[in-house]
Amino acid sequence: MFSQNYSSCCSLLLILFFFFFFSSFGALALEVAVKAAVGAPNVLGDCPFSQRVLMTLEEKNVPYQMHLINLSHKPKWFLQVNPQGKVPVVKFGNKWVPDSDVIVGILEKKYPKPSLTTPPQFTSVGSNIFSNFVTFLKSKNSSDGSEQALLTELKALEKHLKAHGPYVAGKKVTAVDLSLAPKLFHLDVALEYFKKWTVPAELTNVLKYKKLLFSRKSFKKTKTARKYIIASWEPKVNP
Ligand SMILES: N[C@@H](CCC(=O)N[C@@H](CS)C(=O)NCC(=O)O)C(=O)O
Ligand SMILES: *[C@@H]1O[C@H](CO)[C@@H](O)[C@H](O)[C@H]1NC(C)=O
Ligand SMILES: *[C@@H]1O[C@H](CO)[C@@H](O)[C@H](O)[C@H]1NC(C)=O
Repeated sequence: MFSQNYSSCCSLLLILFFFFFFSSFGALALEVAVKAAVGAPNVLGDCPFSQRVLMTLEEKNVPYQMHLINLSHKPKWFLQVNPQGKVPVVKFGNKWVPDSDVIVGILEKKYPKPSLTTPPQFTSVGSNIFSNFVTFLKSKNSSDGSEQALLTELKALEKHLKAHGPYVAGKKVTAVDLSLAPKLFHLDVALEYFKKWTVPAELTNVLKYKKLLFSRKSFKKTKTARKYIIASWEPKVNP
């Protein structure tokens, strides 16, 4: 008799506990829509802007709930809250906000600790690397200067890191690093696969910087497999 009452009382407590645990978790967790992997709807995809936002949430220890979006088949609810149809989008209050720059700015205000603010004189460090990488990746003409243009940007980063590193703003990781990390990963994976090209060994500070970024917990937890990065670039490289 006693043990029966005891156990039903415990079950009730357990149910109440889970109810409050999950309902409060649901209320606290930020909803974020990010790219699903190409060919795998339930796997986190390769969008560098999405990963940047996820890394920011991880670094700031903000609980979040992901919605994986198949960008070739965007769900109706997603297009309703975000007519431009781009990821990432994050729900703040009852408003879905697009654009990783805007999202990261809001996150910094809402969750100031730890601060990830990059000093203004460093915010544009490395900002031309991604576009130059894409041009070189798509280039079919080895004398069009696209490789040289990318090298120029990487050498500028090398020089900066040598003077200020190991991160762009010194000892601590800041927003600009979280923006660059996924882009440098795309650069590594795609250029190696499609062009057998790797960052020159003499850019030692860039190599160290990449290692530092790729070994952060926030990066490992939010990165996608190389095959999904390759699958994403394939139609752009060989249209
Ligand atoms: N400026 C935007 C760029 C976002 C973006 O280009 N996202 C891509 C995926 S990485 C996208 O959603 N593309 C799908 C589309 O344009 O339909 C940001 O920083 O968030
Ligand atoms: C994404 O949508 C496209 C277009 O409807 C579909 O062909 C593809 O199978 C979907 N991908 C996944 C992984 O569900
Ligand atoms: C490659 O680019 C160079 C420099 O722009 C140009 O002179 C050359 O004709 C191009 N070659 C091909 C095959 O398009």
